[in-house]
Amino acid sequence: MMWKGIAAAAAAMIAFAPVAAEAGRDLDQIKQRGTLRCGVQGPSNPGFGVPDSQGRWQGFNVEICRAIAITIFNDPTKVEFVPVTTQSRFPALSSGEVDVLSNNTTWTLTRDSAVNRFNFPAITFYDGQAIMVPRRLNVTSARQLNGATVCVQPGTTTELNIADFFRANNLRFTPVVIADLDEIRRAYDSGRCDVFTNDFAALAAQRTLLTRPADHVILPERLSKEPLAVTIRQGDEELTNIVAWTTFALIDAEEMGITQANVEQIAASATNPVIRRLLGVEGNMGESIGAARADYARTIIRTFGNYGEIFERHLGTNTPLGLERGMNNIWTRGGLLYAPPAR
Ligand SMILES: N[C@@H](CCC(=O)N[C@@H](CS)C(=O)NCC(=O)O)C(=O)O
Repeated sequence: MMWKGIAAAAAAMIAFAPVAAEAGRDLDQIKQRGTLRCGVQGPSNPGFGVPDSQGRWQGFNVEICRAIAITIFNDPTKVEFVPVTTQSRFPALSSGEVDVLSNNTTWTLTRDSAVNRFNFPAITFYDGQAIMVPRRLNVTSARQLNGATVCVQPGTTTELNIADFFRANNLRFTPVVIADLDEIRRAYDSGRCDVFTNDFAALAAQRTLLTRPADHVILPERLSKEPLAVTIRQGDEELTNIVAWTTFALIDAEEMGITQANVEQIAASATNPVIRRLLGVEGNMGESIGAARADYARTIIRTFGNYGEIFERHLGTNTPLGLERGMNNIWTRGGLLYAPPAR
């Protein structure tokens, strides 16, 4: 009888023993290599990721990758930026050519499943699909586009959503599918297609590169939810945590009023334990997620500022994109950005 009890207990322990998944398989590779390979969009994505005149990548998605490099290496320069297209991004991630995608990739069920085996640790930008039209068409709603030719990139949620939209509204359209971003923008600019569809923010970026940006308008409808997230391969819990809590640190800092300008002063004087933990002054949240240093968040904020500062620097109303915060504001200001507690 007694043996039965012991056997049952042993069986239970085995059943609930934490699965020693390859906790840091990809993270170990990144650390051994000494750099993070970050898949970004091609060089024509103002605000999100473009190389400057010295070839140094600048932009919202770029700084997210540099912040992850601070958490891993305590060094924002330990990043290799690898341009990928909408079609090459997933093979590049699956094959290990890149470690993460920071390129306006939408979190979807099929991408997050056994089909594609990707993970989406944290949403960095809430978007939705939209349609851009020339003002001369005098179109005010997507429902007036019956029979339109629509420029769309392959391998995207965009391609799937536009078909859903026209079918759901009993409207006809002709897709003009072009993989290359510069080519599809030129096709739209030259009138080879009537309208251009993509995520709203991507259209705002592409509009800045048109011959006469002011001659084009993005229609009010949002055809879909596009939660854009840093994307990694499944199977690495440590890298998942590193990416997630790097993003949450940016959001938490904005929520707590910690900025690039005041972070050091706050770190030196803060008595609030929540702030002291976030900045690594007390506790060791960093160690819990495998960060290079306890003060990873403090270094990220000192280097790039909080989420809001990064947004305003590259995408905000004082930039050619002119984006409002909207859903990308923190929850306390009516947005969707919300970080779980760093404790
Ligand atoms: N978020 C959608 C659309 C993504 C998308 O179309 N991205 C384009 C436009 S920003 C892109 O990355 N293009 C890069 C390129 O083609 O160089 C998805 O994940 O499928």
